[in-house]
Amino acid sequence: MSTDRKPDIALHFAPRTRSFVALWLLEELGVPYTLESFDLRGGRPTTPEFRALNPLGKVPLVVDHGRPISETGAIALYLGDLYGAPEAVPAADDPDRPAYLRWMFFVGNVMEPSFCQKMFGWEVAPSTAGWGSYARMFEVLTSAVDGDGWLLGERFTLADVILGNYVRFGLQFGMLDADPRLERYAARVTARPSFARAMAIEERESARFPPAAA
Ligand SMILES: N[C@@H](CCC(=O)N[C@@H](CS)C(=O)NCC(=O)O)C(=O)O
Repeated sequence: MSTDRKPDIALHFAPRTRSFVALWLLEELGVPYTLESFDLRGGRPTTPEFRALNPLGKVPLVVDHGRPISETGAIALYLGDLYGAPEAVPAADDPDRPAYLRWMFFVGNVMEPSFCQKMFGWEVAPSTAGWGSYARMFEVLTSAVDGDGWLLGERFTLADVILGNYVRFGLQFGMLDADPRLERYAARVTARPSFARAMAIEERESARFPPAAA
């Protein structure tokens, strides 16, 4: 679904946050962008200027041609549709599009609340919780990434960047139980050159705005 539109993108970014996934996505897309990097502790997300762009006051935030877009999944769909390679972004009439959309939404709607359930010990009936349960999410996720391929089989898509980042992050910080299928998938997805480029930027910005001393 990519168009001839030229990107005019700014990524509002803070190191050691969920903004990393938008950075990785931009590096994977290979589009030009400017990085508006800041230390979250400076309070910028609470300013009226920032809230005018994202009323929730969170990063990542992308501004393209003066138009703000926030929420990781929405950013990925927006940038992919406009600037992604057709192979990496199934078009609206592509038979792979429904699965692509499902995985894009699975991250925010199912994985993220499941991680919180595990971390905070929430007791919720699986039939009531929109994400089912951590156990059900884990079963679905591990079967989807079993094997040597990607979420859509042989075809690498931007859904692998978004979901792959949550797998890598979840394993690193214990939100996901260790599992060889997840570890192999995380290794495959983080072997992309775009991940190394994004991580180099993340590390540079983290050094500019170091974490508070313990
Ligand atoms: N639902 C948002 C979550 C983003 C989010 O939680 N960002 C955190 C950093 S990891 C943030 O900006 N926190 C700043 C604050 O709330 O003041 C997304 O998926 O993009």
